[in-house]
Amino acid sequence: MTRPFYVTTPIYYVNDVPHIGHAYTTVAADALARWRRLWGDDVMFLTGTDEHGLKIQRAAEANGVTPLEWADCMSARFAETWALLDISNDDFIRTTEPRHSRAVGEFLQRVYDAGDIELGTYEGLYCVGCELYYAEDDLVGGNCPIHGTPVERVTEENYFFKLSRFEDRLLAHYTEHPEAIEPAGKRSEVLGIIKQGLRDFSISRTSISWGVPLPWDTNHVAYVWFDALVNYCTAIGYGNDRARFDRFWPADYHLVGKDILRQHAVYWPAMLMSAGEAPPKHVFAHGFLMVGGEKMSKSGAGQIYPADLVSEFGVDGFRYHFLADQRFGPDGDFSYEAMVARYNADLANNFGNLANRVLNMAVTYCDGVVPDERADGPLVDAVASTFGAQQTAFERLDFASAFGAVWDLIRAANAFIEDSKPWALHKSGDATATAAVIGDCLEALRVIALLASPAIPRASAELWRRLGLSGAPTDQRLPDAANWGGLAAGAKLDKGTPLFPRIDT
Ligand code: ME8
Repeated sequence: MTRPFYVTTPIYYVNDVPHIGHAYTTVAADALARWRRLWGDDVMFLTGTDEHGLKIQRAAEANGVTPLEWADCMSARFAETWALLDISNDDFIRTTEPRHSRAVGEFLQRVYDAGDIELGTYEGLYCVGCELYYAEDDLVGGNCPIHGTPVERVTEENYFFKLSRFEDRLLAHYTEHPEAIEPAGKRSEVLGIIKQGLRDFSISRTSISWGVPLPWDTNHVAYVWFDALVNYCTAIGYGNDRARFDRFWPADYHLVGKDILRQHAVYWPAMLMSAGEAPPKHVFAHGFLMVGGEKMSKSGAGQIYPADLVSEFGVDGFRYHFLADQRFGPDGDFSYEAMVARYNADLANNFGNLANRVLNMAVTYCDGVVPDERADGPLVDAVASTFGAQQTAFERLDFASAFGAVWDLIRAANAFIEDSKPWALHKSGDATATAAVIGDCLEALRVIALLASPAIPRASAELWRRLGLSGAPTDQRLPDAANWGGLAAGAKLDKGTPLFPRIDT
């Protein structure tokens, strides 16, 4: 029976169009999903949109449309962007779907029946941008610490989730499962928050109507975060298909930005514990992508849109940059110049030239077919160590190192050509030695196409075809497919045009 593997991105707010910050998380989740599929896992990769709450209601009002009309239009922008970027999500959830309201109702009822929801009055300082209450000391100059905009004083009768009851259980959980929050620095941060003491939080609103009504008191709608987090359960059949839910839950990975770590590593596991479900296996919080030293603002200034970069770098060029050139964990700075430089060095030069060179030599010296001969030279070990290093890096969600390992193999193959000089071997009349060197390089290219495919699916599939292989890298199964010797002799090669044309600025 194949192993289930469940990975999620945050569901994005539809008050804004998708920018490269959203794409950063989504491309990373996609690479992980593609990698696990290569291992034969039964992957469930979920993304979607978060469509309730005051922020969305106001965005719709400001644009003179109903909240649902607004959400329909913006949610489609996210779906289109992910299609443009070859994101291979298995489902796309919208919190306005009936399946989601049902699941949220069911989840709320469970928590209510467990006695962890109580009525109370709340007065607090609310940031609509974050859809969060802040304590006086959290504010910066009286403003929201994230948005820098004024907060609003709000008083309402609310239902509260008794988060304070879960301190010990959360600490016990994270002591037993230190791997549940990554990277390690983020785990300490969360432990610090829990040890400081947790306050109950309000989970309903009467002041707005744009949300899921509470099953036992329909004057209230669920607080948008309570509603949103449950999406991870809805999509795998919560409250509808228990067998499917049990197959995929607990989630293997929730990938999130560090801005929403508290909700995922404190609120969410406590909500799940109350509802009688297990907490997620891993929450991985990555840093912010900055532009010119600042986080891209929500208002539009400084935002960069995926389609603009795709038109210049192509889909693979875009994906490669955010996986290999930005580290997944710390904050990173986006720079157009750095993106061009790395594209030219890694994709146009290293990857593109290797493919070009090897295929051209094979056409000239081996009649355009995969030769029988192999030198079984240094690339045999290089392939094995690349595969090992990539595996280790993927375990840590260190995508830069995972693909860095593939580029080490590319450099090793280029060096092997320089050292063994097949053109000189050919000139000296040693056809067997020439074919053996080219055979090794073709074999290395096959493994490169396979292992680079989670990052650059299009170029990998095209290289696969040019190598005379049938199907696509996505049909292959690791670990066997990474073994040396998978390329059949006699297959017809196609040298093609450059896979990554250079970009001149
Ligand atoms: O928070 N750098 O939605 P959101 C890196 N709906 N990642 C970034 C980024 C940046 N500059 N900007 C955005 C929400 N992101 C809630 C989530 S989940 C149940 C509900 C990414 O539209 C990053 O993953 O504000 C961040 O956590 C997410 O977008 C926030 O998206």
